[in-house]
Amino acid sequence: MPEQVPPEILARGDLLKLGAAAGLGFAALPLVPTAPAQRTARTPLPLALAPIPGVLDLYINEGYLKMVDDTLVYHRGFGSRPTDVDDPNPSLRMPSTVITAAGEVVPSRSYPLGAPLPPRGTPAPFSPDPANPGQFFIFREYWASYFPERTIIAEWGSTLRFRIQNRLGKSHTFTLHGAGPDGGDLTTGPIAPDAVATLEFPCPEPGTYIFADPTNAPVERVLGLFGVLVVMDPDCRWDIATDRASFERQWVWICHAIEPRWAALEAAGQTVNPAQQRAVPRYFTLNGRSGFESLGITFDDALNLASEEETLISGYPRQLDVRQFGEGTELGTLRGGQLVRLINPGIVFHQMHFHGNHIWTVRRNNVDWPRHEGFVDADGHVVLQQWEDVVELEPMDRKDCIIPIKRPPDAIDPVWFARTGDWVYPMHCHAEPTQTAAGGLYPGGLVAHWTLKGPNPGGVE
Ligand SMILES: [Cu+2]
Repeated sequence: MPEQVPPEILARGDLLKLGAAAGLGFAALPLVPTAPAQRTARTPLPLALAPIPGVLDLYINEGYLKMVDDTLVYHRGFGSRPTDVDDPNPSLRMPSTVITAAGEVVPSRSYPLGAPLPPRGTPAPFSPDPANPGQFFIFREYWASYFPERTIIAEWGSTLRFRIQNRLGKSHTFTLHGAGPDGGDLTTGPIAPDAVATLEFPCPEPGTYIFADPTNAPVERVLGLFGVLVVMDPDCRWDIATDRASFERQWVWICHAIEPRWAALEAAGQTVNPAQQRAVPRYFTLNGRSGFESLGITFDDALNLASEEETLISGYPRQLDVRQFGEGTELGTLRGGQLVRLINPGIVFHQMHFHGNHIWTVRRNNVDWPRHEGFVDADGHVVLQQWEDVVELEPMDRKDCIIPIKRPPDAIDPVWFARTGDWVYPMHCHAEPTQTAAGGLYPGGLVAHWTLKGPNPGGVE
């Protein structure tokens, strides 16, 4: 049966053609054919809240985002500035923000604040490792990490203060899952249309958390109302948590699945019943990007650079010691890998497959996994730290994994010593539909790659 695409989903190319014919600029185009009646009747909201030091302001906005095939899809999101549905550049994904132990709210793409930024996302090595030809000593507690949009990095010991303005026609909440003192949720409760709510609480323990709007779950989350909170111990800024695995730098990978028909129904003022209207996601993103955009191979240098810094894992080969991810043999070095936080606010069961190196899951949902005496949990999952090339990621799961950035075990000496450049390996998801866009465009979905850097840092022989 041919799939019926709602009229609200217009290809950007169509809009540009329409704009050219009408002699209009893109910004002037009506992106929404019909707005719900209650919106047109409402009084315009003030432009922005007056800032308060130490308070992170978020705006529940709506608007249209361009997908990897140039289709525009209606979204909602926690933005950093107030925008309306017809804004050509809506604020639906707040830029990453750091909240320090002292309570300062600092817009920053990197953490730790003040640490050197890895060039194009790749930490340069400390020095060659003479005992292991072709490998390097890596810096301990040195490089900053870049973070994607929708990430808040908070230092343990801080008080987190949020103020959320709901600019939409229905009630929404801002809910931080699993961050309460008893492991429960923290929430503003329903925020009425045009209302502002505040939420203040002590920073939860170091870990990876999802915030979202669980109203009519999972619909509002699927529409884009989600983000990630990473809590760091300010005394151990290169460790997952106090006395836990150390890393060279970290990466936040946020997986998502977009359902355009749900989006179109909500854009038209209806409410999706997720039990009746089965979800059929058509776009799959990693840190908000898909396909060639996620892989950083577009004609847009700024977009490519952002993908390299935020998503495309990269590092120099090192002799890793999985027994402790601890100190190196040289002062100031680490025999560890890089941390990747796999986070799934979406609704698809992902199977994240890394080629080249297996990865090592240290914790799931902020619970440390054992290294001995593993077990099978009630859902049939093996709970044990071990090497895996495919890591399962259920909806709302957060897995903290170490990617070792090591010489691939199957690279025999004649191959290893013949290297002249970088070795680049795919990461794809084995849930096959996630590799596509718009129901078939391959590989237009949730894809990435990671790079084992070549033998000559800086190109010097
Ligand atoms: Cu694979």
